[in-house]
Amino acid sequence: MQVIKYAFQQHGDERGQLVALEEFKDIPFEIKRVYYMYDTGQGVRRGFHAHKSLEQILICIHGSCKILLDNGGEKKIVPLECPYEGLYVSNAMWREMYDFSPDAVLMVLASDYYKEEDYIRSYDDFLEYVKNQESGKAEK
Ligand code: T46
Repeated sequence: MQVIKYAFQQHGDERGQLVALEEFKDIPFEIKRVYYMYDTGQGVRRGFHAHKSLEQILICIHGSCKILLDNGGEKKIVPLECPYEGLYVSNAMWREMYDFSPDAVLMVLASDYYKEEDYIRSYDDFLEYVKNQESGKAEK
């Protein structure tokens, strides 16, 4: 599994740092939604789902956390600890977010609006979904 991590350009000067993100330039999709999570309790693990179509970029803009990515065949753990780094999370990718520092703010840029029907919330359904996608590809 290839992990795609972006190092965004930092515009730093004596006043500090600034990162600007533009769709199709710094972010590979149209940004239709931004959300962020903070005040995550110690030991909390979030996520536990995949998306059928949604693509996202996860940026821990303050503090740190870890992301588990699982494509149904392989798992990778990606630490996020820099406000200028973004992790691309494709569709059909199981994700779990954990090990949040008390000050962590995890911001997410999403390619679509919130749609409950895009979520795959059961791991067994996710494995089935990946299997069907792969057999669909093989038939083409
Ligand atoms: C994902 C990971 C990284 C909304 O009303 N609108 C929204 O855009 C979102 C994202 C959530 N919600 C509501 C739905 C739930 O009642 O906020 C509540 C918490 O959402 P959820 O339990 O889905 O949060 P996470 O942290 O498990 O997952 C979220 C995203 O939902 C998901 O797409 O990839 O962050």
